[in-house]
Amino acid sequence: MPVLASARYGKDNVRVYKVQKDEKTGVQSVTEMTVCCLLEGEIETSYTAADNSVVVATDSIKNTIYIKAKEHPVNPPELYAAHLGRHFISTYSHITTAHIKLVVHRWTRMTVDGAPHPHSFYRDSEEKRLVEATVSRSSGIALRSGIVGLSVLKSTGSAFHGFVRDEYTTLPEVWDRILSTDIDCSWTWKTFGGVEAVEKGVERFDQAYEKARAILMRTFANDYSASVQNTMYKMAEEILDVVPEVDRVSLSLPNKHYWEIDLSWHKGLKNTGKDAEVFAPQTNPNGLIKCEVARDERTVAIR
Ligand code: AZA
Repeated sequence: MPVLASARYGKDNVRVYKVQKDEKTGVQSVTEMTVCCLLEGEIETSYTAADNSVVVATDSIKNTIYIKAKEHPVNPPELYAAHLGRHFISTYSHITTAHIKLVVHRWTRMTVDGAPHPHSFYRDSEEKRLVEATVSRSSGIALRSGIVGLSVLKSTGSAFHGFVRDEYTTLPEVWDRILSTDIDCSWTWKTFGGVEAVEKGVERFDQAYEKARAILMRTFANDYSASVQNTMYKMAEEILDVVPEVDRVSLSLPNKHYWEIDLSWHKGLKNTGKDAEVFAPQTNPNGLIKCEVARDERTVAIR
């Protein structure tokens, strides 16, 4: 007989915008995010026996997302996620876990005539800030924060050689290549006991975000890269080093290839090796290199 092995449900793609107005200065700040909120608990009968008495309608979940954004700060997003998740487990006795995912979109303040504009913003990239919170009755609040889609390129300072060469290999070894990727990086916090623990020292979340973002860019730029694998490991090591409350760092980097174009067939044009200037950026296929770096053996074990 089939059994319901796992179940969660809720509202996805809830778009929320919140403005914060400083009445004294007239300066406004804005946050836009996309929210997913899925609930778990004693909800089996809604699937197996058409019992809707255990269902908090997804429309009510959407309403709650708006109401909690009004009642609580939405910054840092980790705190808002914790408040939202706690609402569900404290309000509905049969809901045991709330899974919250927030994707925060960039609205960067405009500089107009050399001065920060009080209420105008622009989208400076498609990079997003990410927060995932698992708020559960039994094991507190698990938070994962991250950066998604930080697109970077370096025109030199990257090599790739010494890899396996056999009858399947055509890729030449290179000591100088273009390196480009869209960085997805997340860091997993040591578990918090409750919202109060998240709230205490709440500056840690923005600080970690800023530090991680700076490390990703600095390491990408400064490392003479032997491979994507090695450069990403250095990124993770340094994030673990500067954010002690983080147990694990995960990275996922596509290797966006830029192939040389041999143009010698046209009037002997030199465009390979040290003469390469015009390249063909590739859309696919792309390499995809992933890793998770844990602080120590103990944090590997708790996965
Ligand atoms: N890592 C790289 O940095 N570059 C590559 C790889 C790899 O595993 N494979 N092809 N090119």
